[in-house]
Amino acid sequence: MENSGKFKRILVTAALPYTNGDIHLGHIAGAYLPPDMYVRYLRLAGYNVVFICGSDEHGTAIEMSAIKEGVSPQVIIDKYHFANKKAYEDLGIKYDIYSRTSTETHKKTSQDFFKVLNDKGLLYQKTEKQLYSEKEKRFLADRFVIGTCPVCGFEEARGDECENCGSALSPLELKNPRSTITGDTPVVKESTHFYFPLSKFQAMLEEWINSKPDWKPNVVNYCKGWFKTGLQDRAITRDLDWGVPVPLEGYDGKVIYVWFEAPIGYISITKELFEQEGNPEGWKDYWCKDDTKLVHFVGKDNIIFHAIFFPAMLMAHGDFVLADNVPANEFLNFEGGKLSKSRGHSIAVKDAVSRFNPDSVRYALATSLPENKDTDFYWKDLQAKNNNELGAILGNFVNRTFVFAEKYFEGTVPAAGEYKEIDSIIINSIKSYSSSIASYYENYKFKDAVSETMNLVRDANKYFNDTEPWKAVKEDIARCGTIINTCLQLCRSFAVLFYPVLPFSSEKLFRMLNISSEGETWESAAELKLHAGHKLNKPEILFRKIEDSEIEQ
Ligand code: B3M
Ligand code: ZN
Repeated sequence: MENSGKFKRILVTAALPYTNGDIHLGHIAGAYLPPDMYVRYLRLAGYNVVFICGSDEHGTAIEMSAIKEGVSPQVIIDKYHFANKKAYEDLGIKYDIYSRTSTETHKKTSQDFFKVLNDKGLLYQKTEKQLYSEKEKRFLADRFVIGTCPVCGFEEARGDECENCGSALSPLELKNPRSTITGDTPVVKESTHFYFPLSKFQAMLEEWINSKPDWKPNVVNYCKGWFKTGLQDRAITRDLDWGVPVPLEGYDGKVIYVWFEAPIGYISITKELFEQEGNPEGWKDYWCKDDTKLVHFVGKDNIIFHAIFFPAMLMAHGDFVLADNVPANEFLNFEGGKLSKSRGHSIAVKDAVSRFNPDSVRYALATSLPENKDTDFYWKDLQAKNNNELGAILGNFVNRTFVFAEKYFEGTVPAAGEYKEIDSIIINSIKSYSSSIASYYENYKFKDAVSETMNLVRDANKYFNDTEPWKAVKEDIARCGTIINTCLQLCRSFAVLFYPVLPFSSEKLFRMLNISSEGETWESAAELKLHAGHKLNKPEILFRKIEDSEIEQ
């Protein structure tokens, strides 16, 4: 980490997914696989890191789904909280805790946060015009209303944000607004709400973001766009039943706006983690000390809330650390259409992992991440990446190495013997590869990190072909031993270096090598830890071929 001296610990958060549907590969590419790779690398590299996520269980999106499915919001959140928790596990996205915002801890934490700002006199109340549906006898907040975006003309912008251009909106700004549920044209009624004075924080936010030279250009440009438009104060309460109640007398029927309380969920969930670990005060090291590096991983439609709104809230509150980085990705489009949950066509994680090796899915996404611009994902890409890279390059190298060890060295590691220059070159290259891959991970360049790792395997295959062990085995068995010993050492290096992106295959490779992954570090990837005579386990297929027929489905 470029300024590792400054930071003693790292707190990584991933956007809390709404529990109104199954998470899909677009979400994973946007906000979940990148932090999982980042954290797996950091752990191997010996950093003190905590990885937080959980379900975002309030907001009109959930109430909407409940109405559509004719059940209570609680039924909806329980269904998708556990479904999403399992989907992350099945895809190897390994949080330290995956909690939820319907907990008592979160209710108290978010209400206390609200009260601190209110007691500081920072919030003000404003009676404003609201969209109200006579038919539904409800105010139409956020996703209960849909209309034409005043900024980009997108016809299905929502009441709180336009997912097309990322603008933060309020329902009254929408042109020809209509109820998302009934299509009813709303009337305008008055209601009183609390406002957060976001406009007052613009100067501090601009200075703060200008002090971040390592932020990604796509994120900085979004923020500059909003600064140019001028930050507007935001209503932070809603006339809704479902949500965290406003913690003041006389505000029954009003809840805290979901985008105000959800990011506070990162704090609540950290509290829960340390509570579980029997160290209830431990969360404060991560949130209240400025030698914590806080990194928020989100998709581009959440940038405004993580690079502007939440930081302003934290500045206002005063007790908490601000994000060191918000390395947001752009969108992943599926088969040429926009891969978004609310638009219908997407690939749910559970469907992908029920058919394919989770590491193949992880690798296909990791090598096509929308890091700087929207990218497209096609099933045929998954097949190609799996067959032509994972199978043909990595799987093939491991397989022929193990076949030689099995056939000519009784399934054990042969003696290293005398190195020739060609052996020393590939062995020394592991060190330089591992440090260039490390710096890609530390700078959030995950696509480069993964393809650089595969480049080392390409070199290893060239080493295998150039040294011609199939000839050596007939002419000079000791020479063949040196070659196969080197190839086995490389297999162990791959088990370490691919761990961030291929955790399942990495564990399998450690098992095949008959060594434990316990205690492995990033540094150790370049060490030659396999000794002559070490018994190997039976080779297993790492990546089965994906047939065309599977893709056609
Ligand atoms: N649930 C938006 C989303 O799922 C929102 C993220 C909250 S992060 C605190 O896209
Ligand atoms: Zn728009």
